[in-house]
Amino acid sequence: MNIQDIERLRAELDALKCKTEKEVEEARVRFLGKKGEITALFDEFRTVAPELKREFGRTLNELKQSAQEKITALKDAVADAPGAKASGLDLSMPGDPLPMGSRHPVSIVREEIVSIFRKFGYDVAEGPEVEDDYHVFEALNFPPNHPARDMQDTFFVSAGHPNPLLLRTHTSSVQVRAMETMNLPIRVICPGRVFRNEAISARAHCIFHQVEGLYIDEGVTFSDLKQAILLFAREMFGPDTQIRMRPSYFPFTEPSAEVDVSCNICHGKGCNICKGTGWLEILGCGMVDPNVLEASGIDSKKYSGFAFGMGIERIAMLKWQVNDLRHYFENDLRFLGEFASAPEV
Ligand code: 2NL
Repeated sequence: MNIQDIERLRAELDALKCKTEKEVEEARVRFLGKKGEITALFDEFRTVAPELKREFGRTLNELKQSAQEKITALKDAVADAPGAKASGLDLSMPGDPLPMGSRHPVSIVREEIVSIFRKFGYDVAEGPEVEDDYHVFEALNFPPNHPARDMQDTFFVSAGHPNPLLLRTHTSSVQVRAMETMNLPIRVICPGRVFRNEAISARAHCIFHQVEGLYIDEGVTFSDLKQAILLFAREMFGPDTQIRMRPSYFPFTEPSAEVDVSCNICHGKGCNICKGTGWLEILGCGMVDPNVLEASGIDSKKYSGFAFGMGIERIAMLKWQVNDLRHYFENDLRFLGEFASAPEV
């Protein structure tokens, strides 16, 4: 070992240039690594004559310190260099877009119906899906042996009880609770999920959604019902929509009617959606049976009212020409994505 070795290394260090982190690391290993050149000089230092040790030691320590400083300076320089980011993490890059979800067609239609009736001054009420026989059937004037009370049509949660628990077959039970608790006059709209023990097919399902409505006050007549339904139909299906009523039967209303709207696809000419008739059935309705008012403690001599009910899936099928009810419950993203651009309501 001699002073020239040290000088040569110093000159190399001074001239050292690196462009990348990799080159800096290679230089560090070459000079300062376990088998590096400076490290080797420290090993040789043992053999230096005692009278020279002092001077050699100082020069060697200075060399090592300046090598460490140079490597640190080079590391900082390549990290700051333009283009260095390309090989690393760039926090200014835009993120990966998240796939956008969309609202379910049943939710879109439910909110549309509810917002129309809210404009008419109706309150929204909700109630339990697991109900008792009294609120689903008894209070609504269903005779004891009515087929709807049969196991074939209704899912029972507890049987063999005078007032068994069951899954509600319509949201009328919510309106019964409204009649029991709300002050008159009552204007209420009840959206919700209902259950029927049906074989599943393109046209029937064991779960579906309804919106029912109820209006009770002094002097409410069938012409009020007709006008309310006409205004609703025009808000929902367009200002040129016509309605027609056909006599029908429900245990809880008398008289009762089925309501059709003019087909807004063929405008009455007849198409395969309206099956050539020019009309589409959208809801059932009627004047609340006095027995139903009395069962919930409302004086049927003083008060009268109307009620109506509609299936949400059915209206959504008409709106978007969906031909199979099962699509609504399968959550296939190819189907759900079809409603992504439906307007907010
Ligand atoms: C339909 C027909 C209807 C009602 C529901 C009702 C509720 C009370 C009293 C009287 Cl608390 N009526 N609801 C009335 C007539 C028809 O639904 O086709 N629904 C899908």
